[in-house]
Amino acid sequence: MSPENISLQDSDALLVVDPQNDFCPGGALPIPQGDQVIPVLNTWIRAALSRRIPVYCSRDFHPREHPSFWEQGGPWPQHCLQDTWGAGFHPDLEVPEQAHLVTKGVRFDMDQNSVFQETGLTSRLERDGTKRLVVMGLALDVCVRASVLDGLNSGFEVRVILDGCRAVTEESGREAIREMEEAGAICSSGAST
Ligand code: VGL
Ligand code: ZN
Repeated sequence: MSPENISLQDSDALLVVDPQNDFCPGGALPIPQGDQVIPVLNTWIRAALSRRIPVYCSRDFHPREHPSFWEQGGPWPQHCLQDTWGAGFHPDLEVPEQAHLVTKGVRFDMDQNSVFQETGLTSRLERDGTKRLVVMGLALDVCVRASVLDGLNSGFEVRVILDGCRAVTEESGREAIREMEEAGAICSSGAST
């Protein structure tokens, strides 16, 4: 994808969801082809920086014995343990110095799939004058989905860049796209709108 195809507006914010080692092949909760999104994310990050659009990168960051883990009766294998390699951003991701990091999944008593859940991100975005979120990352059917639905509920327009997303399963990925579109998100492969 060439930079000319990237369409961003002044009141956009770029939201890059959980591009972490544990969600890529070789990690603890590998999402099929999860690593293939990294070059796409880098292209959008570069475009946002050149347009002075704020970049938010989120990370899943769990304490040991987090309630989302199998051992605790949750739906997932242990992943993204705080301060481990698996919780780190993929080594090829170009996280800019100016990026705002959003850390979630830190609560001992509940999971936070959405980047908006108990993070205060809504008020931070409102302070920037953000009107539209351009969202991509991992996983499409889990944290991207939850974040997009919350973002729409908070009154933001949302555009999802599907080239920059991969799902845990194809079927729930399709279902997530359907739900996000029904809620008002624009999902497109990647080129300009
Ligand atoms: C995620 C499963 C468990 C995600 C986080 O970031 O999509 N998926 N925790
Ligand atoms: Zn998690």
